[in-house]
Amino acid sequence: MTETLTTAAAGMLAEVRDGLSRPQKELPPKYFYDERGSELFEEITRLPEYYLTRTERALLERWMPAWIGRLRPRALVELGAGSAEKTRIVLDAIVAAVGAATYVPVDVSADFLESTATRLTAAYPTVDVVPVVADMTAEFALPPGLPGPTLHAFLGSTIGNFAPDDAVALLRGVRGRMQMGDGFLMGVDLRKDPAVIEAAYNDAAGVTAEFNRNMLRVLNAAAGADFDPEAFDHHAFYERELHRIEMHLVARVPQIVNIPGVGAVRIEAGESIRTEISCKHDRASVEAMLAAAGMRLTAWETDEAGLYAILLAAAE
Ligand code: SAH
Ligand code: AVI
Repeated sequence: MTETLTTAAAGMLAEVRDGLSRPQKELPPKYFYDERGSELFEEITRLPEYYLTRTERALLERWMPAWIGRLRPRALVELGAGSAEKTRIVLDAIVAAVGAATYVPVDVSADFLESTATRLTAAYPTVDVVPVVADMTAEFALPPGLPGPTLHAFLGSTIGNFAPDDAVALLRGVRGRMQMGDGFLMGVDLRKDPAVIEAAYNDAAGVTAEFNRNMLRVLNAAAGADFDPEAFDHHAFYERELHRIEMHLVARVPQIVNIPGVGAVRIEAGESIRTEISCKHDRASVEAMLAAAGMRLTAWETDEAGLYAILLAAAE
């Protein structure tokens, strides 16, 4: 346990040092998610501007019975499961199709994952819930002896939080854990009027701004840094050429942040730290990522307005 924590802390410091020494300072979005960050994300999913969650939910309700009825999976492995609220639609379809199953939610947010697992265990008596705390960008092992076929799932458009090369590397990891006959279910936010996307990341209630600042609180608690979150403004804009939202924290005043193991980091007034990208896709960009990862699309459905897609893929 101590060894694991030490390795994780060293990994965090290396990532922070590397990210803050770049010309455009950046920090990995996985550091949004301590328990409070996960709760703030849940609040975001209920905001009127954040169309992603409700649109994905409606698509899952419409298509899961048929897709699951065909695949008949006996295990579900979900990356970045979070509260797994929408996953219940997938689990309902699995229980209806095959009765008993194993559910493996994978997430970095350890405490939040534990409450998710406790809630789902209570709600699904025929489902064996086996949570795995892991960084999905690193190698991790699935519990041994999972019954097949397995449905691997990646919902919420979290794939968008990875630049195309990193997304392909992540999908290759999924492909590496797939057996022939397994399926891969993913949700993706689609390209659309940038004004609609920008509104989703600049909500009127300021929840996304708090979520953004939470990363600094996480680094203060986990790495002993002394960021003043209130000294940064939330800035989110759509970068049209790269088809992505960028979220930044912009320093209001010049400041020096001390991070044990990294040192003193100077941040000028107006200078920003990029905390997240959220890439928006279309069918061609998704098919290209899947092909590069050794998978092929087997089903693709969008809502009527073309805001969002869910898809199924198989191993090549
Ligand atoms: N799937 C849920 C939650 C999406 S929020 C939904 O659709 O609503 C993104 C989730 O991914 C969070 O729960 C976060 O803790 C998790 N996450 C982010 N980066 C991660 C990483 N590198 N490894 C594992 N989980 C990660
Ligand atoms: C988890 N992820 C898909 C969310 C997104 O939309 O990129 C995180 C988020 N960032 C700001 N709002 C929500």
